[in-house]
Amino acid sequence: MPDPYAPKKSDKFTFGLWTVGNPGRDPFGDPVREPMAPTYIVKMLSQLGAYGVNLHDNDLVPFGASAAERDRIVREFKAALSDHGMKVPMATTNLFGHPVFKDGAFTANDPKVRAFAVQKTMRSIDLGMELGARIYVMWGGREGVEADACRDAREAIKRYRDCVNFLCDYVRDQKYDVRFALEAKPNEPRSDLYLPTTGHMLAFIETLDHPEMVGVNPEVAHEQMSGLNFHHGIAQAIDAGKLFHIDLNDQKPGRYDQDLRFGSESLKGMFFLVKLLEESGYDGPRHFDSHAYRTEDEAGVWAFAHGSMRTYNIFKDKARRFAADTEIQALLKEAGASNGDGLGAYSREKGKQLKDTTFDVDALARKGLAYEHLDQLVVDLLLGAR
Ligand code: DIG
Ligand code: MN
Ligand code: MN
Repeated sequence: MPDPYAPKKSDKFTFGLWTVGNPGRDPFGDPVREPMAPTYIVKMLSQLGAYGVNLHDNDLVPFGASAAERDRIVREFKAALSDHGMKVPMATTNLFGHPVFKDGAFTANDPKVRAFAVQKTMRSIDLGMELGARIYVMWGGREGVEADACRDAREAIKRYRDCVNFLCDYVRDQKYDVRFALEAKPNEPRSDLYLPTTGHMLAFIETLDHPEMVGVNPEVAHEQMSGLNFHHGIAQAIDAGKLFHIDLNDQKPGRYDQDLRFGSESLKGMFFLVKLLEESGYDGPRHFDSHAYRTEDEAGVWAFAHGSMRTYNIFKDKARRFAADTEIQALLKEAGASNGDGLGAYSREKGKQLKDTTFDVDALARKGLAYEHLDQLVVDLLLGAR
């Protein structure tokens, strides 16, 4: 019997090369797995049903590689993509690994470091374009501080904006069909990161010269590190027309950035996220920015990858069942879930009418909303009990 949840290319699942290629190093231990060649990752993920891969520049082209070496590596990678029918929807820059970025990249105090970071990003955008990437993610992994005395936080925001504006103008000048997606994180590896949540990013985007070119790439773990309800932030990004990409994974509350397998921890939260993504018509990649437990061998890595995609499809099916469940839908109707009757635009007459209205607030306050029953039906649905 075919698996109804088996991942297929039309699901648009993607993984960063750095995810399944994660060798299992952590701050307290050495790698536990052998490195994987990008061309091998492309083959294996394609066999699992993935749509594509994403990459930082240095996931593919080593830092400091010669132009000839770079061209050979890209040529071989493009051949593997073609052989295995895989896409590269998103690219990004590693502006956090090399020691030169120890004080940040776009926000570093040394203007030469900031200039080098922009140069590296320009070259990485060129690479992304060459591979077919049309979304360019920027995650400011080192854009932060330990010692706040080192710079005025307003200066940091200004530097970040100057670099993003410069890169938007580079893309416009090159006539690249590229949009940027900013990824927030509250801390780690720096003690505090600037622009720590998707909400901060949405506000920052409006201060740019070309805000229409820039959206967000929210990550589940990063928003949950701040104790936020992830899918509420996604709803706001969708409302603003700014959900250009998404990093799916999972996270236990109150821990460091765990980048766990999607759906391995927050079952209800990830159900409502998938329900929102699917019902909103989001048509971008379902990208996993996560990695297998350090306990795993290579077989475990592929179980991680397959599980990530299959769980998404299980939630997608649960969302369909939720929408088709007559008892749930009747409760939602009773509760006025989609009751959009707002006040409408103000008029003097409407304002006067409202001020003259008498409300029976005690009757309104007494109304039971049956959310316990509704939520129990969701739990029953997710546990397979209905
Ligand atoms: C970490 O969450 C960041 C980096 O892995 C990368 O820059 C970005 C791409 O999704 N996410
Ligand atoms: Mn993360
Ligand atoms: Mn991420």
